[in-house]
Amino acid sequence: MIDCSSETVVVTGASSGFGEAIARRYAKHGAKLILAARRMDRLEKLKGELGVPSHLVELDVRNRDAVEKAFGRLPADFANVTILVNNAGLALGLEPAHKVNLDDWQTMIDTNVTGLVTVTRTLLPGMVERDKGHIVNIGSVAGNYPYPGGNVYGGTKAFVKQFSLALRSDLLGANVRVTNIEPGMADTEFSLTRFKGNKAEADKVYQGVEALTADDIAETVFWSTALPAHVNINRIEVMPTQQAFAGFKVERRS
Ligand code: NDP
Ligand code: 8X3
Repeated sequence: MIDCSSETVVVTGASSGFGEAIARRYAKHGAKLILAARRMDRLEKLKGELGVPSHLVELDVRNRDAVEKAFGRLPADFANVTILVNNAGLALGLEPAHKVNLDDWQTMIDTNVTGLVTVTRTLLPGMVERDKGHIVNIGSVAGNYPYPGGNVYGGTKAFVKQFSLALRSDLLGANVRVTNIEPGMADTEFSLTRFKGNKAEADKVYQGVEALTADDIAETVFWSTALPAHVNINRIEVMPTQQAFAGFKVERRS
């Protein structure tokens, strides 16, 4: 059994899906946890089930002041963060670019891009100072391959991939690892959020498919951080066996 009792792990978006499963995975190995999300009731319930020291943060990652307050002044027992999992994120809508709600685009950029870089910038100096750390970003296959309606969501995840690689460049010599995990279709609350609470639409996404589970992604995240400190996994793209790529589409007018 890998011992994580010397790790302090921050998980953003720990109130459901990947984040919750990641918290449970590290808890099993004795890590201290800092769990952030907007839905505190979910975090409180999770904390009660984990059995490891857990510090909860009610946080909207889009709010820079709140991020800096929460992570800039952590309780002494939780101050030496060793692993940051930047997981909080969302897709909203699947309409073509000319029909989308501009507010949805803004929310995705504010959360998936601005929120992620703000949390990173707040916690990174401590890792560099202590000469120890690992940032795991949750990207997506949507950042690697376009699909209809993926527009800004895919754009934000392409940013996350490039930002992760750029961090590697900046952090050479700092003993801080950076990994971008790029999942395909996974059965979480992701689609319920994308379709704004329409459960029938969300369920259709996973119908007849053995999608990835949150535990699959938690396992991938955990594996990447459990490798020896001299090993940096840059990127992992992971998809369900029942999901693959479509060919190019051609519009034929005659
Ligand atoms: P869920 O909807 O189950 O979880 C999303 C989490 O993000 C929730 O805990 C939510 O917490 C949190 N979150 C959303 N907005 C904010 C915010 N403004 N501030 C703080 N927390 C926020 O979906 P997943 O677990 O699937 O998604 C997790 C990550 O994985 C996302 O970045 C998503 O883009 C990515 N991903 C998902 C895939 C999938 O198919 N499921 C595939 C590839 C990537 P709360 O609402 O309580 O704040
Ligand atoms: C979520 C996976 O394919 O729905 O990032 O964009 S996908």
